Amino acid sequence: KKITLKKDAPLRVVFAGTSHTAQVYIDGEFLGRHHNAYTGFAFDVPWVKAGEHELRIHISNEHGGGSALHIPNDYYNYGGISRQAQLHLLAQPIYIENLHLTPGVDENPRKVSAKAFVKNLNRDSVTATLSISVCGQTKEAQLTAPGNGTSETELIFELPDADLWEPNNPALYEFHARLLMNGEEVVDDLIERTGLRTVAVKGEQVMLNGKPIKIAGFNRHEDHPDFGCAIPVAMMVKDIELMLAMGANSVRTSHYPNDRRFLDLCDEYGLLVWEENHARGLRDEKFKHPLLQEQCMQCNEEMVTQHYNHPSIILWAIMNECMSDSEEGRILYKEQLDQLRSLDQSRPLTYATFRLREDLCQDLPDICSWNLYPNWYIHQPPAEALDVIQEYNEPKGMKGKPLILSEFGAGALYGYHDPIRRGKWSEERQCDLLKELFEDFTASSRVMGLYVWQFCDVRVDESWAMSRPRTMNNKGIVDEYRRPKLAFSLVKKYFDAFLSSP
Ligand code: ADA
Repeated sequence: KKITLKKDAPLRVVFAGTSHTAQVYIDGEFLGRHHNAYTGFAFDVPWVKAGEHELRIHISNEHGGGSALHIPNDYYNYGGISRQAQLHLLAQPIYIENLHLTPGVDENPRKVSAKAFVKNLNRDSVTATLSISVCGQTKEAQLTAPGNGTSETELIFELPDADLWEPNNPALYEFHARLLMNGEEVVDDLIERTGLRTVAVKGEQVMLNGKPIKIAGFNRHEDHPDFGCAIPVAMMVKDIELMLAMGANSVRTSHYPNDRRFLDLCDEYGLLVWEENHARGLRDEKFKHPLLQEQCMQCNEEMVTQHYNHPSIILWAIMNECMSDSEEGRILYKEQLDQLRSLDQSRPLTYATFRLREDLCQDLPDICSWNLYPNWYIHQPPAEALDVIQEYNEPKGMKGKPLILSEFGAGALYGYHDPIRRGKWSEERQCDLLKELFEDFTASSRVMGLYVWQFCDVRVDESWAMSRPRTMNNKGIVDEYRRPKLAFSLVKKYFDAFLSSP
């Protein structure tokens, strides 16, 4: 892309997501490299001369070699600039890189910590004034940003008249941060939005603003036949409205951090979010990839840093169905969960597993989450699978923690009806299996959360085609064009009943 600057200026090249490994250049000069499709990144250029310049980005979505996380999988790895790209012109080589907002100071959701991270591209340290305004209040602080470094400045706000953020009243507030130099020149500003809420675990319950909640929702991939993973906002709105129409109050970002615009919509609709890092089914040789832990921990850091202010995100998760059933796996799980706790003390943590008898990490998360497919992959009454989970895992650390069934479901090909035999892949069979699953899982008072696998049918890697008709994962309750299957009304019936029962 050719760009023309009218005057010399510091520049920031900002990408919200490129799939999956990018190298960025300006006028042929290498600016930097970023791995992983599902988190953003930015490169700074302290001063660019006025005139014409060329920005160039190379992106690879190939499998193998440098990526431990992008493998031929039960979802598709698209290639290219999949999310927003922005060019920021700065007034000075210093800017507010982040503004993290944490309600719940002194256990009070209306008392908010506003922590500004100011990045200084100058060689020498710089003093400046930080000003933050919200709800008519303005507070200031002096700061000194070290040369080629970042300063961290915290201001505390009390907003006694503010509404709390709740699913049925998702009140949002904008915090406007400004960076001033020489007393009055505003050299940068950043507006961040959040909702005032606290989320915590108390025994077997998840508490939102001090009240126990139940969770009923969908696993959702970012995928559409017309847009790939680059879902336009209007399509995101439609997905959310379909999930709400089925009575859901939550969505799981299976299996990677999502587009910030989708998370913004969840904030606005009051849809609770389980957001997780990018990892699905990495086992054995794939789990031993030399770059796995480094790439997962980078994804964790970027996920939390970039999505920190979304009130809809009520928990972080890692490593879907990876090696939580091995001693070497436990080391990586513990390191990642410890990393997340150091980055964010305001949200509980979990991971989804299906190792009913062999899981070795149930003492590590705040919430225990299980993926179950009884009567789809194996013949097993759903209630029995739940009994096995409790029998084998309560003694290993699950006891006294909230229990979420993070995946359960069955496949159906949209439009394939078989009302008499009700054979596998028919919409009727999907209804029958989901009915059994819901009946058994909602009968247990131990279960406080349910995520159906999955919201919509999605494209998968060709290597999965022999077990995935149409080279699609067909367990959606709507198909890839968001056309409801027969199970649509069944899911609504059971979600409504589950969320309205004590
Ligand atoms: C697993 C996995 C999902 C999907 C699902 C299925 O639990 O977490 O990504 O592959 O099974 O459809 O079998």
